[in-house]
Amino acid sequence: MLTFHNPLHHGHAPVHEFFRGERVPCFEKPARADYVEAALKARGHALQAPEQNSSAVLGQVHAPRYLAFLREAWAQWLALDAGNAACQPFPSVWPVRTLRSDVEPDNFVAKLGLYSMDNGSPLAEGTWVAAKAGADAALSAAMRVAQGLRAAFCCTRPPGHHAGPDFMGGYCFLNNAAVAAQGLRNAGAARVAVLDVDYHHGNGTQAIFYDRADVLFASIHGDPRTEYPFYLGHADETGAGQGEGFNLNLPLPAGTPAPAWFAALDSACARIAGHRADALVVSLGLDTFEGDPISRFALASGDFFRVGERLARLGLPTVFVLEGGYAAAELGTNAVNVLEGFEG
Ligand code: Q9C
Ligand code: ZN
Repeated sequence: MLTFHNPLHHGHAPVHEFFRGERVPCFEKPARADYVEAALKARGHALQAPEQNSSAVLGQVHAPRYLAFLREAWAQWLALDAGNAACQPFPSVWPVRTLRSDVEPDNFVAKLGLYSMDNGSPLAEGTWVAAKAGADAALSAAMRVAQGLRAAFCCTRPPGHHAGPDFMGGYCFLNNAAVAAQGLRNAGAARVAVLDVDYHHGNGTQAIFYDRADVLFASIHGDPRTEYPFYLGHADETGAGQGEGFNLNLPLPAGTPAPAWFAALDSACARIAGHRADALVVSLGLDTFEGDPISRFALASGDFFRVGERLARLGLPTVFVLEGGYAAAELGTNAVNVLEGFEG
């Protein structure tokens, strides 16, 4: 399958994240994409550099002040103290209920809280450049599909589906799947479906399209009562306004075995078929794998061929975008299994 890779992802290499109150090495690390690229090459798939500039589309899915913040964040962090080059910024205060988010503070750490949903999305020197190149890769895959290719894959990191209109979260900064979906709309697709199969609910993508009928969002994920992102992803979230009925959440308990997961996939596919979509974007998280270190579903490597086969039966032009998946060494096998299952 034609794959757009992100030639600049290595610049996003934060060192630590928080886990149970301790600083631990980042799960979302450069080796993830390296393993996927290696598996693609080993199994004969072509890799291409991005060929589109996503700037205009990013402006359709993210708020201008958020994009400006992200672009300047590292420079602002260094401006606080030259010694900051060797440390990672983390937010420490957030504008929750009753606090104002309309006035952007001058203080850098306060801005970081304004534009973050968690403290789990560490910034590094190359974060903006890497995230922007990833959005360019997602748009490149979408444009090839809009031009008639049956399917294309965007192999990128950092992932995107937790990033909302004006916030980062869950290792995500720019919403690559939303860029692909919006790009397909701009290129003439009247209706697009986004199917998110990452273990974690794609709160950012849901939020971006929640009041729109042209982009259906469907997601299969760990129940947010116990699983990240906790505050979105329930079954009663069905869309708002014009978008009522165009959001489908299928939360499953942590520990759900593969047969029940595939039954949910059938339900999501039935809803997508009913949308009469012109194109499909798959937020391809592979943290549903039984060996994933931070997730609790139970798909085996061989099951990922079946995921691809089921998606192919929708018969839609399809853009795959890499999201999560933290069993780094197996990530390449599992990703390529989906793509080859799709290709048949
Ligand atoms: N500190 C994606 O899969 N926190 N994001 C995990 C370890 C959040 C996962 C806890 C997990 C986010 C794209
Ligand atoms: Zn995930």
